[in-house]
Parts: sequence; C-alpha cells; structure tokens
Amino acid sequence: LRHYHKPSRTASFKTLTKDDLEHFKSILPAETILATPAVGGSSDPIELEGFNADWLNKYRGNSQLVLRPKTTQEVSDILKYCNAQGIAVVPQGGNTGLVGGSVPVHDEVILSLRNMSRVRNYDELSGVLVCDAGCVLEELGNYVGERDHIMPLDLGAKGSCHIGGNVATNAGGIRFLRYGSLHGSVLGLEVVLPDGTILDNLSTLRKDNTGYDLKQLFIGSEGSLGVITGVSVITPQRSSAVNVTVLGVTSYENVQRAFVLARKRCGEILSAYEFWDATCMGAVLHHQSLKNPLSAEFPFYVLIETSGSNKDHDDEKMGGLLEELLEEGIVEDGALAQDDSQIARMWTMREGIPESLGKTGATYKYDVSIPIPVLYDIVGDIAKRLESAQLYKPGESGLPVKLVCGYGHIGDGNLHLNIVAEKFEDRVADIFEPYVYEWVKSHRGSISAEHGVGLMKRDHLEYSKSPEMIAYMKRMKEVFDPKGILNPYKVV
Ligand code: FAD
Ligand code: 2HG
Ligand code: ZN
Repeated sequence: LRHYHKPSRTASFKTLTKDDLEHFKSILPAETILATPAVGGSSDPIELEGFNADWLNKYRGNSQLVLRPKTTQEVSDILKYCNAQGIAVVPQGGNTGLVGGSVPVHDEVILSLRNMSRVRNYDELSGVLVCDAGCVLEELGNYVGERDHIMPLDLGAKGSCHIGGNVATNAGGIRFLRYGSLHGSVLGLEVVLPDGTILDNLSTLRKDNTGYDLKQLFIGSEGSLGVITGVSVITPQRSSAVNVTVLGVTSYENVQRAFVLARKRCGEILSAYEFWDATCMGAVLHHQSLKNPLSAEFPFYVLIETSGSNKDHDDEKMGGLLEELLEEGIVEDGALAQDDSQIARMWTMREGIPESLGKTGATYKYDVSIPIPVLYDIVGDIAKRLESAQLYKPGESGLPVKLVCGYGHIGDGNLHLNIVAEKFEDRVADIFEPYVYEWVKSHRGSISAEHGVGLMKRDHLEYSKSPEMIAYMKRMKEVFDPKGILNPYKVV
C-alpha cells in the first residue's frame, strides 16, 4: 500500500545469528526469551505473532526474537550488547499503540517490558507512586484505589497498556481535562539509554529546578531515545462523590454551548467532558450490548463527569446544570447515572467506541487537535469527499467505506476522526490523506493530539512542526542514539 509503505531495512543493522542468541541466553533467564528456529531457538513463530502485529492489525513486523527482561540491569545488558553489535531494537509495552510504533518494521528485536511489573514504593502522604514501567495501568489503578487514590490518567486500553507505554506516548485520555498531561504528573523516570547507560532520574519531588529537566524528553519519545524502566508519578486523591450524565444533543453548536455552561456551573468539580456522534453510538450499541440510556437517537452525545468531595453539593450542582441545559434547549434529553454500575456502563459507551469500530472493519484513525469551534467540520467534510468519489454513502452497505465518524475529548480540543472501511486500500486513503493533514495545518492544529507519531505519521511531521524543529528533533535522536538502533524507522 502506497499510504503505509514500509521503509526499507537499514542494511547496516545486523541480522541475528545463533551466537547472538547464545549471548542473550547468558544474560537472561531462559523463560524470558522467545526465539524462533530462524535465529537458533525453538519457539513456534506463532508465539511471537502477538508481539509482531499491532492492535489495529494494520502494522506487522517480522521479528524472530522477543526478550522479556525482569530487571533494569538486564535491560541495560541487552541494549549494551545490541548497540555494540548494531542490532535494532523495538521497545514494547502493552502493544495498544495506534500509530504503528510498538511493533517491528522488519526483524528488530522486541524488548517487552511485561515482566517488569512491580510496585516499588507508594507514599500515602504525598500520593507518589514509584513502579516498574511494565505495570498495567488498570492494575495500578486498583492498587492506588485500595489506598483511596486514582491514577492521573485513564483510557480505554487500561486493561492492557503499561504505565511505561503511557509515558512513552505521553498518553492523554479521559482524565486529561482535570489532571493535565503526564508532563506534569510524572515526577521522575528511570531510563536505559541505547548504550546501556542507566539514567536514574526517579525523583519523587514535586519541585526540582536543577537545570534541564531531562525526563521530559522521554515523555512522548515513543521508544526512540531510551527504554523507560521505572516511573514515579503523582496520584490524586480519589473523589468520594462522582456523577456521570449522558446527554442527547441536536447540533455540534450545542455540544460547545453545553461545554461552556458545564464549566461555568461545575468548573471546580468537572472531571470529564467527552462527546461522540450518532454513527459511533450505532457501532457501540451494536457491539457492546448496551442500551441507549436516552429516550431517542440524537446526532451527538455528551458525557459529563463530576468528581468532588461533597455528594449533596455535587448532586445539587449537576442537577442544576442539567435543568439549565434542558430549559435553555441546549440539550434535548439527559440520563443521570444512579449507581456505580450505571456510571460504568456510561463510560463503556464512550470507551468502547474504538473496539466497536475495530469490529466493524479496517479503521483509519486520525487523532487531531483543532480549535473547538471547527473541530467537527472535518468529519462531514471527509464524508462528503468520500461520497463524491462514490466510495461511501451513509447507511448504505456494500461500498468500500462503511462508516465515517467523530468522537473524542472535546474539553481538550481533541477529535478522533475514524473512517471504517472494508479493507485498507489506497483508493480510499487517497481521499483523505494528505487532505486531513493539510486541513489540520490550515487551522494551526496538531496531526497527533495524543497517540504519537510512530510509523504512521513519521513522514508527515512537517504539517505540525517547522523544519527547524524537526532538525533539532533529529539532533536529539543522534545525541541519545547515535547508532539509531532504538525503534528505527519511527518518529523522526
Ligand atoms: P505500546 O503500544 O506497547 O507502545 C507505544 C509506544 O511506546 C511505542 O513506540 C513503543 O516503542 C513505546 N514504548 C512502550 N513502552 C516503552 C518503554 N517502557 N520505554 C520506551 N518506549 C516504550 N491513547 C491516548 O493518548 N488516549 C486515549 O484515550 C487512548 N485510548 C486508547 C484506547 C484503546 C482501546 C486503544 C487500543 C488505544 C488507546 N490509546 C490512547 C493509544 C495508546 O497510545 C495507549 O493505549 C498507550 O499509551 C500505549 O501504551 P502501551 O503500553 O500499550 O504501549
Ligand atoms: C479514545 O479516546 C482513544 O478512545 C482512541 O484515544 C481513539 O481509536 C481512536 O481513534
Ligand atoms: Zn483519545
């Protein structure tokens, strides 16, 4: 496919030999190595499939060796050897990334962090958690939940993604509106550089202005500068009162008006403001066995969550907001969750969208930041272009494109434009690429709000970054990874 061509293999990277495998056996426990007969091992290639293919089933590598170290020292020993030998390596967390960054492009060694999943320390006074990078986000949420705290980020992939992967992608998610970016809540990192150097920057301090804040470079570096092995992160107090409502809205204009009013009336307790359109709702209701909590279908749905410490106060505020939204005619209908299971179901309705679209067909994903007033325009625009090209007609089956839809973190100015097709093919992608990127650039937006660059957007950075910035990014890559062995072909 023209749109997803694989960069050719860098000829100078070493092709693995039996001697390399023998070396890895000498530095790692046997059970942490998966090696196929092609490199002298005995693992069935099928065992490596889940490491070679991405969540979207769109990007696929051909690695014959997966290493799953248990300690930071083992990560260091692996990288030191790979760097000296010129062996390319792709760091992998939960493999839920959506831009082709977490799987090899060719035969890179996969360095999986999944065996590094220990909580190292938790300070209940400060709420600072220090843990291994391979801890699964949901498990950390349970751990701090038992201590009356929450993780500062949450996302649909929480059951599989690792905190190290979250940091490596600077994941946003549904708590961003309230708790901000990982650039603020990550207090320290332990990182192994490509030459094996262990950078111990695992600080637990809130404030530390001793010069350049190196850890920030690794947040969002997508495995291109170093392997994150440890994370120190501040966890907020859990709110005792949580309210969630799902609203039916007839226009995008009113989705915005409701956001303004929600901030005005509930600003200090507002913890999420998410939206999705009728097409997403159709897919999620079909695939998640959920029922629409509203009395009718609407063009747009909004989920508002409040989190505070006084139930009576919060109930009164949320109730007042709902009343005003209905009275003003900003929303047509609203359902307020009455208990925790209804709250969970409403969240599944929002968080189940990516999975439901994935079950519908091959999904093209664009994750853009655009000023809120024009954020949704691109969805209708793309649908029209596909219709003109006779590739799509809303509600009609048998055409190459099945669905065009939009959803996302509207409170953060972040839209997820998804186009679901029968299969990935150039005549479809030609209609919206590079059109989407040009459109985003014309609004001074970002072509990646939260999913990163990976392989998918590596050649499109110029739509969001100046040539000078890209040149400095490349220089940074050279400083940390002069031989370019770490996650090659990605990011820059
Ligand atoms: P992987 O997918 O394994 O890796 C992602 C990238 O990070 C790769 O480039 C990899 O090389 C690198 N990497 C992973 N671990 C390390 C490490 N320890 N050291 C160095 N580099 C590493 N993203 C959002 O921002 N917001 C969302 O709301 C959101 N929702 C999602 C919902 C679903 C259903 C899915 C499938 C994905 C979603 N994502 C979202 C995308 C994704 O970025 C996140 O799921 C997550 O942050 C990736 O973590 P991971 O452990 O799976 O990393
Ligand atoms: C979400 O917000 C995720 O649900 C995934 O970021 C978005 O799959 C997508 O396009
Ligand atoms: Zn998202």
